[in-house]
Amino acid sequence: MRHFTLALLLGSSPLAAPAFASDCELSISANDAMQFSAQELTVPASCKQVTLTLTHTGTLPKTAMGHNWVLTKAADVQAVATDGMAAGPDAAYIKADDTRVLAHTALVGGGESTSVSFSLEGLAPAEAYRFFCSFPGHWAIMQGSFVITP
Ligand SMILES: [Cu+2]
Repeated sequence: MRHFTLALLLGSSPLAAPAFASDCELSISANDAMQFSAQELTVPASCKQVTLTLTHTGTLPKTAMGHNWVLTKAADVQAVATDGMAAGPDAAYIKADDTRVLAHTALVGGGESTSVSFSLEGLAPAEAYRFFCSFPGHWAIMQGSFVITP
């Protein structure tokens, strides 16, 4: 019985089941060394809404070591990051009304955290998505895969 319960908690049942709400809540941290705490984030496609919380565990101010979390298709990362850099700090390094940006958080500095909720509607498990930080110079290192499991 105990084993059975554990299997359910781990979501290892072969039967398709609605996602646990907790599966739809993601968290990631970023530090003063320009690193995200995860290189991959996974959510079930059955999530109606995903909430991502970004925590900056460093101490540097956002003007020097700001971090955000931006979600795009893998193919759009570089162009969105380049346009974001051009948009500047007042725009939190995200071009206004950029439709390639699927979701993004605010820009935070050391000791701050922020979250964003977004729908997976229109996103497909077969597509390759990436998350990254659009602060100038960060995206090349600070990025990872965003995987939607069918
Ligand atoms: Cu950053």
